[in-house]
Amino acid sequence: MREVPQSTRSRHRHVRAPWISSPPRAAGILPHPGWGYGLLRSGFVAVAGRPNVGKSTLVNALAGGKVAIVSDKPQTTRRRVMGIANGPDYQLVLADLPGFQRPRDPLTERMQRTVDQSLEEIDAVLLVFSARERIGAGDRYIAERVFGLGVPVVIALNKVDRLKPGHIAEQMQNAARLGEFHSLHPVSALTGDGVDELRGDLVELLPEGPAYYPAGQRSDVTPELHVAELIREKALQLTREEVPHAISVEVEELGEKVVRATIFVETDSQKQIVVGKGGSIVKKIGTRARPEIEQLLDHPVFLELNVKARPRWRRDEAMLERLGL
Ligand SMILES: Nc1nc2c(ncn2[C@@H]2O[C@H](COP(=O)(O)OP(=O)(O)OP(=O)(O)O)[C@@H](O)[C@H]2O)c(=O)[nH]1
Ligand SMILES: [Mg+2]
Repeated sequence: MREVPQSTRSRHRHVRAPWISSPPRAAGILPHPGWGYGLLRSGFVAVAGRPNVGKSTLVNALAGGKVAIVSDKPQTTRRRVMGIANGPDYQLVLADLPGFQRPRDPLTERMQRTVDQSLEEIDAVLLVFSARERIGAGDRYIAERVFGLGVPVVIALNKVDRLKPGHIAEQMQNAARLGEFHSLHPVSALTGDGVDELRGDLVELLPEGPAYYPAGQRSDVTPELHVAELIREKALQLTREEVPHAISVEVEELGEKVVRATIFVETDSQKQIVVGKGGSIVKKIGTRARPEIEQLLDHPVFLELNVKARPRWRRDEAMLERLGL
């Protein structure tokens, strides 16, 4: 028997019916034909937390492969990415989300709206904290939101690698004070420590249901978006300060031989930085991105990257729409 209050269980039975559309389910494909009901546990878990605590790294570790890009810059994740962990008797769909933030412009407004919408009609929340930082006001604000949702909350205290046991214990106590959690897992998404136990725990919270994605599919991202994200990841690695936040990538051609993409920034000086002396930076971005793109597409490609300044694109609703944000 799952440790879920009766009221929550009945709510779940209600939203589980596949013909009732809800944000996460509507974004997925219809239940896979051929899969009967009651054969497996399946459902949706939203991954919430402050920017940079390691949500995407953890989703990748739980899904068993890279579905979301990762960087040391906050606000790396801009759109929701489903990471799917498939097992013989479960399908755990993790919604990797942007970090909670106070919106500052139309881009960050859209990001926070994605977070808010993704907290509807889910089976559980995975609330992620970083053991390396003080668990403070920002975490408390997020905790208030997620503990009020009426679904089980599993806490992952991430980044425990190379931390002293005493410090980890103290941070576990700090995290535990934030609300009535289902379970609390100290983990390292980087080394994989504690990840199997966490996955097992999340699966136990899932109801019996259909497969929402074909077995073997690990994310809901289209190849175009995936390629754009991989390029953006490399651009984030090679830039700093305000530049990473001003970068966006659009793939224009995804051919058998050629992949063509544009890296947008907001100003000419940012463009100069991303291009680099004699094109050195954009070249590096390409060199780093190409092997991963080839692995994804399963064939060699010629990668053509252009850098363009598009003033104030973060405030341009039409542009944001075009970028799928
Ligand atoms: N030491 C350590 N670093 C980690 C761990 N998990 C993630 N990181 C690092 O933390 C940084 C942020 O990781 P992300 O996964 O991009 O964090 P996020 O929460 O998705 O960030 P946003 O998308 O910006 O909200 C990266 O530099 C990761 O390599 C961990 O378990 N241990
Ligand atoms: Mg992220």
